[in-house]
Amino acid sequence: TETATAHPYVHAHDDNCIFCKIAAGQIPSRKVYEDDELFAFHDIAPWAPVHFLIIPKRHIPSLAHTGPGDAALLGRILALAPQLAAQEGCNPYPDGGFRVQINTGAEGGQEVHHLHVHVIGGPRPWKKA
Ligand code: DGP
Repeated sequence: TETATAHPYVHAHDDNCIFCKIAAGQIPSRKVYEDDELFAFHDIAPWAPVHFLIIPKRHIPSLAHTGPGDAALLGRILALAPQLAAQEGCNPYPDGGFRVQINTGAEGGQEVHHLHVHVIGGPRPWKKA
């Protein structure tokens, strides 16, 4: 079962959040994976041959809004990354591989304020090396 986070303003669903709508199927996306608490889908503007996002279905605005109570959820996201990277065609380690990136806040380059983990891979060069 899920542990409560430290932040009371982290709502289950934000009606104005594009990623909440994608996770709920209210906005179409190219789905990569779904379970009861996670959703993964292809990035609309890929930087590399493989580029998808893993998100919690629950609205968490950013990584800065997580704490020790979210360790299991964050761990599940990270543990899913290599499995989905292989599924989506990333070549195996060590010659292949992939990048995992979490932009957090304006200075971190975050544009969509629903926690998302970029998984990026495939043959180089990439647009954003
Ligand atoms: P970030 O800068 O980390 O907040 O990246 C947000 C990413 O989300 C960006 O790479 C583009 C992607 N994105 C934004 N809107 C949509 C959308 O409506 N659908 C999909 N599939 N991706 C989106």
